[in-house]
Amino acid sequence: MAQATARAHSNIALIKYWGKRDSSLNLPAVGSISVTLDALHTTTSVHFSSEWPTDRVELNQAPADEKTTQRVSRFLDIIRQNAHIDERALVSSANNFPTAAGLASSASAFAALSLAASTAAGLSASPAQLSEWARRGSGSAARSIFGGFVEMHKGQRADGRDAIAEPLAAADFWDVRIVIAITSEQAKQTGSTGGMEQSKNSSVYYPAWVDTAEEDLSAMRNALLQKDFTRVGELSEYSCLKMHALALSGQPGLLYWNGVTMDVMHAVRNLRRQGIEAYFTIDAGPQVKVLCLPEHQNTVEEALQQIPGVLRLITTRPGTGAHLLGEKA
Ligand code: 2P0
Repeated sequence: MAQATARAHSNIALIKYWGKRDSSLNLPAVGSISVTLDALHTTTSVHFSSEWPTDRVELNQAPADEKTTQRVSRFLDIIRQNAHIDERALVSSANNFPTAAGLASSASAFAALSLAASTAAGLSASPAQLSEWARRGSGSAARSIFGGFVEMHKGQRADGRDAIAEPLAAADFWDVRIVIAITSEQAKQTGSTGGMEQSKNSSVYYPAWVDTAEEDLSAMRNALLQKDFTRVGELSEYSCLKMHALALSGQPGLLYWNGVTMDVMHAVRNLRRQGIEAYFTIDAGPQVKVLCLPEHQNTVEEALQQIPGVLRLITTRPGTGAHLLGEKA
């Protein structure tokens, strides 16, 4: 196979990944649990050919910058090594959501790239193998290989073979909704990779974060499988605030929120005081993702829409794993 097109959806972590046990293989210091998001996806085509002298990358129909091209090229080297080929590739990737909106695009991007590139290179990889490759591109991408509710394992091995994700429950296991409040369209100042290193190197909270991760994962796994919405929501907020407390406690402290982020967090807690079960989670950026049940979706959307500074909302449900859209010899 020389050409393949794949699609993968983004995800949000309910129990957060923050910190690496090995930077070169991108091995996480803690496991994580996520839900794959139906509404946000990346579609990527990879075409290997011996006629091209270098890899080329197009993002949303425009040539990618040098840094992105190098990151993709390094990723393709892993696939080429496994497939015993050395053709260069043309990679065309497009998100169905604005990249600048600060929504995790590396998760869907590297999951789609893993599947498209390995298929185009003639490999027929298992989901576990795809997850391992996707992790090399971006830690959260290992989870986006799978749909529904997903657990990423930190693994024990030095070679990272066990630092992979696995599905906990399929997308149709539980109809929950995630209402995403966009509070800024500006690119963030400190990316996740740099932020994690800063926390690891300078926060006195970091050892406690690593030591207590397994308890949080086990509690979330149980709550999810029992469809205990209150517990899932409480644990999600807890893990989010715990991760941000860690980021805030570095030197210098990392402040990913803006004022509107805080306003949304308060609004979510106000909704709970009125008996509407809604819980927030926030990644390394200012957008707020609010978890609720389908019967409360409209109420949550109306409450968030009214907050000055909320630019727009994207509502989604659990989505499917990475899949092929086409392939050609
Ligand atoms: C997560 N984040 O679990 C956490 C919570 C952001 C906050 O994984 O360095 O792009 O490429 O492995 O996966 C975002 O970081 O980081 C992320 P790298 P990634 O979703």
